Amino acid sequence: MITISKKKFKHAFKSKMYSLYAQPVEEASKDEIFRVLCCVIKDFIAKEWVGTRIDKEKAVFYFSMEFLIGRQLQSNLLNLDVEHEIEEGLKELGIDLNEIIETEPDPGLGNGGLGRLAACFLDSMASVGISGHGYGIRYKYGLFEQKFVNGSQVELPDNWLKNGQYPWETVRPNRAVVVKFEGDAYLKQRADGNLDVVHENYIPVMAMPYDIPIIGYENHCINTLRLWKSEILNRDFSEVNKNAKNQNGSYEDALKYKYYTEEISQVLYPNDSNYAGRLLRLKQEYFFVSAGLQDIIRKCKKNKVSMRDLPKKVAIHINDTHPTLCIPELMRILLDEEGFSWDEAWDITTRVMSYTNHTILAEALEKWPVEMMKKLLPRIYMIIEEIDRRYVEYLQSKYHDDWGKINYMRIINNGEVRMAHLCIRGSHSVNGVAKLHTEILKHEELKDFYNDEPYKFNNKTNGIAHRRWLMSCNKELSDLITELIGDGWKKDTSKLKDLEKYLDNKKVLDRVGEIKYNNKVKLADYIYEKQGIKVDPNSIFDVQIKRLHAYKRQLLNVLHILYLYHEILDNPEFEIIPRTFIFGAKAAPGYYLAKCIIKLINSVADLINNDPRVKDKVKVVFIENYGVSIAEKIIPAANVSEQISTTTKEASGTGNMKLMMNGAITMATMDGANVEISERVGKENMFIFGLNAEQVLEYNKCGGYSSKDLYHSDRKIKRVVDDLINGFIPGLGKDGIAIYDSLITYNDEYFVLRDFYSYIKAQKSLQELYRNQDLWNKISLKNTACSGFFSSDRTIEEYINDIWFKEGER
Ligand code: NBG
Repeated sequence: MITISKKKFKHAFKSKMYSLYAQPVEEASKDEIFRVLCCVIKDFIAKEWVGTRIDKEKAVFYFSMEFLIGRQLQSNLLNLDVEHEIEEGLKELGIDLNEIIETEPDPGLGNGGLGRLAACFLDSMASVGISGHGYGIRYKYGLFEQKFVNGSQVELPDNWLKNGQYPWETVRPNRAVVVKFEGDAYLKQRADGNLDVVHENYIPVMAMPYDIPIIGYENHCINTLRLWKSEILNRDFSEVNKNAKNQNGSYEDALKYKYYTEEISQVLYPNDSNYAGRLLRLKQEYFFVSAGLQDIIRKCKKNKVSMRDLPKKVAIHINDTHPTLCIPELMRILLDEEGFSWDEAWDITTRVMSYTNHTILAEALEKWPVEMMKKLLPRIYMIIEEIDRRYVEYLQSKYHDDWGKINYMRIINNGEVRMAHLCIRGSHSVNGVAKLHTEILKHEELKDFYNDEPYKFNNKTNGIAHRRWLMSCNKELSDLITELIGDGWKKDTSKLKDLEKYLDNKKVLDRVGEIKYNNKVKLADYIYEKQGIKVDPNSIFDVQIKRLHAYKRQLLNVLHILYLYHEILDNPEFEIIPRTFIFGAKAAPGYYLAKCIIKLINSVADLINNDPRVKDKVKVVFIENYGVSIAEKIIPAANVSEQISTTTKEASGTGNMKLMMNGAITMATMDGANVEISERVGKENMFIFGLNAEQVLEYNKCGGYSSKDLYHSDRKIKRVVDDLINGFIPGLGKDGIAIYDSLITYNDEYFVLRDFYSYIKAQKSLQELYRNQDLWNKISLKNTACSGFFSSDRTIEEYINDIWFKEGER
């Protein structure tokens, strides 16, 4: 372990303050203190952070367009086990560590679950001690900052680097590589009859690596997240310059070139589970894939790993289809630069690559127009064409010219390259992210592929880094757990089960209740400070935090709130335990319906929070600019976790796991990983409602149910739906009409009204349970006790054993 004594730390801190800012500690701003602290920690770990280990052991490279890593200071201190010394040292210098933690910017380099999962995986790979690294893009602007103006979402740029360089990163100019776009690619016959590949007149873009250390928990393992920034080629890569198109003909050309290159890593696409289809996005995808692969090959060469041994030494993981081009890019390197035959190169490539699918939503499936790809990536397109040609040949021999099937499965069809098909064909493993999701992939979405190559398919249920999502964000609960069962659970979360011994211990249950209350007080203070709304920590904190998406059904939640409101107005004696409904969600800027729903929630909040007849029995709070840091404040304070997606649509969910671990009780449809939560905690310890997967799949086959009939036949449903359009909710206007149309005119694709009563009923039983605080606390503790399975350490062990290390020694 790295040891830092308080004395050594203080000394290092003071001298770093001078070398960076030429001033004594007393004169430093919080931001300066934060930066100095980061540098001191980086100095301490410098020797351990030696770079990628590829020679002795196999290394994993996790390619992802998104890494939502969150703030790093607190988790680094925790993982290095130096929090106490540093906190005390700073205190002696008159500095409050907590304040410094809060000044750290939160890099929003991801949209939602997919990006956050990648970050949890990095934490777990380091903590279980493998050489596992991330490759991504260093976006200048992360996910937009969300503001509400008159209740509507407005997006502001997220300029997370505005205070200068990100203090955790180290730029490594000597590891820069060149990525080639456009130009002409063709085969040329050599004198000996063999073919040479020529790629000329391309536009070279320099990929500059910025490394962030990923520190394992109390071990010596420090891995790397390498994020690439695009720049003009400003150095002499003579080999590259030879065939490149000259960019510097005129001043105007030079400016155009600068714009072309820098644009690539400028901004994260703000779409969650949605395919953008834009040229810039395709450039981003190839940019980081090519840079990463060149980097891996260079590391292998340095370590004298023969290309034939690649599958023994390297595993490459494709996180959703965004990095699919890893497959043709490795083929390109092996064919064009290393001189392998097609069959050899294909064998190596497929043994190295593995792919995770994260959604069954049709709108998320990436399909790139052939013309676009051909122009942008001429050589890569040639390789994809050949992969497709051989695949068709194989399918033809197997399915005897069943062209319906062949066209359905092949990679290029109708003028488009289908990325998921390429991933499945080019990988040795295809996995879903929860049991139900994987079953749907195997038997519905990807059934032809599963029937064809069943051995490739497997499930890896998602997980979360319990160090961040329990140990750091909920210290009080974490300390109680350690006091009760010792600290073995920190390295092996299956031990959380030992908490079950205390399920009937009244003293322990009271403490569980107290800790939740304290966390609620902290959140209430935060809400008051940020949004000026007073909420009562004695009310039930009912939380739905996730991206805004029709299938996630924030709408169902609001309709229930409107229902309660009517009940209160109808009957002032209506029995209700005070509830605070808390939302946090960003909508993609171009997702109209999602933005209407934001407006609806804010308008309903305004209406109800300010109606004296409600007597504060219901409060609605929509927390602005939801992201990782805010989640860390909300999750420990939640009593209820809303996981109410249309069954079959949420691949897994990971917020559900975080909330469960922190003792929230789940209100859920049997969707995604909710199914596995119920298997562990028991259905009786959560609230389950709604259509099940078979019913939804059945309805989908016959065009759904009739929402109009339901609406016309049920007074209470009609009442809340009419609220959307009859002026009952001030300020709502046309946003209400769009939502109404989605429910009635367009037949309620997500079964909101179909599940409405079942939801109301479940909400009633929830309220009944809350009346019995002992029982509630018991179930809360039971949830924590059963959450160990959902640590991402377990998930990562499964990836290691079943996917990444199958080819070689660990
Ligand atoms: C999301 C799913 C979630 C899942 C995360 C992580 C995409 C494309 N998918 O249900 O919607 O938890 O991936 O696997 O963002």
